Amino acid sequence: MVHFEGVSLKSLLHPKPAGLVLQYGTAGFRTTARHLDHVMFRMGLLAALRAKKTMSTIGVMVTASHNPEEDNGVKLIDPMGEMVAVAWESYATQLTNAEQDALLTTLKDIIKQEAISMDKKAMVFVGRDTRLSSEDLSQAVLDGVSSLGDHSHDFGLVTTPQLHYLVRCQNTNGSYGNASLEGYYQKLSQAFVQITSKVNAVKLTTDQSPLRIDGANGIGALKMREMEPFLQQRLSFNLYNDGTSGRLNHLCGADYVKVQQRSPQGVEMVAGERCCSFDGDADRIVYYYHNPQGHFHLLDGDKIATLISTFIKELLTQAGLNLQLAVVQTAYANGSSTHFLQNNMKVIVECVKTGVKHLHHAAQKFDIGVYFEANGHGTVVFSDSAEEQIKGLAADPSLTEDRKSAAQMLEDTVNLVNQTVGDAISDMLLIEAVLAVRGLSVQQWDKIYTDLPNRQLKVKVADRRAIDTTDAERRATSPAGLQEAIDGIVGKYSLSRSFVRPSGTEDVVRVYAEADTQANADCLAYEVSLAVYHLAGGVGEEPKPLQ
Ligand code: 16G
Ligand code: MG
Repeated sequence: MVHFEGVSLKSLLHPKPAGLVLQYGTAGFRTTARHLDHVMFRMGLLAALRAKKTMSTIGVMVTASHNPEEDNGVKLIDPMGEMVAVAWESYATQLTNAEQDALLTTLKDIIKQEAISMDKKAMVFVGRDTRLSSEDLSQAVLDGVSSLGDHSHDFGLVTTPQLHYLVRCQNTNGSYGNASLEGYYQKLSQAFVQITSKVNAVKLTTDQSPLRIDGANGIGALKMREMEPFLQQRLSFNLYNDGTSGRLNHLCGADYVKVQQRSPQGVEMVAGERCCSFDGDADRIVYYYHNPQGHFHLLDGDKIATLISTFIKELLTQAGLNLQLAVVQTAYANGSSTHFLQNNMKVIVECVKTGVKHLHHAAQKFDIGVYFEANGHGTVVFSDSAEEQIKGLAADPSLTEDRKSAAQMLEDTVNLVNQTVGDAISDMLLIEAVLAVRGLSVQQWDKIYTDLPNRQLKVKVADRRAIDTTDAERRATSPAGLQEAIDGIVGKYSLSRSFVRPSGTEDVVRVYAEADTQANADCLAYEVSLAVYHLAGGVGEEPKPLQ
């Protein structure tokens, strides 16, 4: 029996600021940490309900990823380590916004609507990032779980993808790995060591400089330190922005590097040597280097997807495995990457709406789905049947050496990947393994294709819901006349493409443009911004041409 009065009493210790309304968005709840105590308590309650409903362990991660230190946030993790089901996002919003006196009714409504049996005890896994506010906030989650009489396991400081991994392990009886951090380090390291051990035999030709890792002053650097002994010195790396002095995400991290198109502070850049940046909770990664002239070159999610999918495709061919390989992108993927994948690599490319869950679900439709957002969030998902075929082949004693080695490398790749969600550490190890096996330097990787110059802008409008889109956000259906205007402008430039969409995380309309030259991409983005401003109710100053 659940003592709802107990829930009610406990909730008084986590009071909701009256009138505060928040929404569970693409990245869960995210706002200033001061406003989140009641949200955390209630997400503890909801996670326990979700755990009872699915009869599985559910995860709750306290983090605001790449946001500033003062912010925080929370995300729920479903049994297979995926983002929580969409229907439950709205329960999360309802429960969070219920005023104090309506909390129990809202909770009971959810129990009724989902026909949740309350007799069995549930288990919730909780993790948090390195923010100062995260410890108290995760305590509030634990309070929520225990107020319903359910169990929790507090993993303390973990990366977001580590918690996703732990949840999946717990719900699959160990077949995905051990539900411990040690299990995570062991699984990934073993796969990495196995792939790269084959490299010595074919002579390691990759550039030998240590990899420079920018940890965004967040959790990633901490966890790389923990992992280091497991890697058996197969990866030489140096950590920067490891959180010992600088501020979280301040002038560093994957988001800063991608948006500012420059190297982070605190990392010493040496021409030609490769660097990578994690974001604050280590679920995103980008690579970059300086050329001999000191120019910054970024290798974003599109370049990563291309490197990984090319590697997998070659291994499939070599192993003689006929599995369907697809790359899932969003409209932000650089046109050159899409062109290269479709026309040179001949892989299926699918475009979906922005947001990890859309990419993840689309990728699951294929035997092997590689998905990446240009911002560096992504992973590879393998269907059960693909995994079985790969494992079966790798163990087949009748194979030729060539096929066998490809099949085994595919098997190691499956183990190296965190299939639950984008994972900076796992992605980094896979990239490093591919570069080592293929003997590629970061410049050679960069040259696989050349990005089209592009520009992103924001336009402030009175109500961004005035913009509606279709075709994976590539075309606007409202306001009237906007798409025609964009088509007219795009037609004036070569190799050009532009689209607009309302942001899911900021109160702005985003404009993306690409064209044959940077000057043209800039002009195109400006002209499209102007069209948005005039046709979609722009506020404030009219957009100005870029210098
Ligand atoms: C969220 C999404 C990210 C997306 C970004 C777009 C998740 C976990 N995160 O951070 O995938 O790229 O939103 O932001 O889905 P925007 O809507 O403001 O452009
Ligand atoms: Mg993140």
